Amino acid sequence: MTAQTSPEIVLYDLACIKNVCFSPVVWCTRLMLNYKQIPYKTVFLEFPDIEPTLKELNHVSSSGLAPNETGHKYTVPAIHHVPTDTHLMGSIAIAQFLESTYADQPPVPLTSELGNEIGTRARAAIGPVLTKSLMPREVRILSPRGQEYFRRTREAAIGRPLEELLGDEDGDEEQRRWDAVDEELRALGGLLQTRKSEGPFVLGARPSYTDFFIAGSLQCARTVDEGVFERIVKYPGFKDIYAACQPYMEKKD
Ligand SMILES: N[C@@H](CCC(=O)N[C@@H](CS)C(=O)NCC(=O)O)C(=O)O
Repeated sequence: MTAQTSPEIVLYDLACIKNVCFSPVVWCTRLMLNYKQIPYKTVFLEFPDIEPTLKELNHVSSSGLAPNETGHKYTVPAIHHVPTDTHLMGSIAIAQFLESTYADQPPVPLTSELGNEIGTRARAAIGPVLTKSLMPREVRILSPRGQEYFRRTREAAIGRPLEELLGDEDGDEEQRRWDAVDEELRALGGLLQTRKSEGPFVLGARPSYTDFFIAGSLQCARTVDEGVFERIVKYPGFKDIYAACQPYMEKKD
């Protein structure tokens, strides 16, 4: 019988009908927890339950969560660090906390010149195209309550039905969006391979937060729709990072 380690962290994650993590930002947190082997348990929340559940932590604990100043007031990932009774929300704040609290376990560089360039370019060019391909498909893996919330809030934000993102009267709008980022995806794949001779990760032999950002985004795409995942990993560079992070993606729930 294996010894049970009691969880030091409660991870608030986004629920889907596959009962695994699929949010790219929660995957960033989960990859850090898995890589550092920090014992944690997951609480999956449906979209409409995120705000009431996280808000309630303000009442049950002295170290509750202040709402986000922009965007949705309460978001996942959020964590409760049990030993210090610390609550945190936001993938970057959580990464900084985990890195300083578990610095030797093993360390994860959070920033680097190369990583920052990859992150900035990926968010600017690929992010919007990926989001538009995922949103109309993501709704299909939510529970009925999650679907209702997601459709209402996202259609209000984009001003059109989700399904319209997949195509229009002139043909394949989605394909045209991907064609427009073809060169940038190739260039990003090249950047991912800058230090290939030293190891499989962006900075060489060991993973950094940029690897977790890339692998988490790809795992999100794959969980939502294999076809969207394939649109990215066909470019050299992406699949190697994804494969190298696999050992830290085994715990998905
Ligand atoms: N900048 C935040 C973004 C977090 C975020 O937007 N999370 C989404 C799920 S992927 C969420 O919780 N949305 C709440 C809602 O839509 O009500 C982070 O990095 O943690």
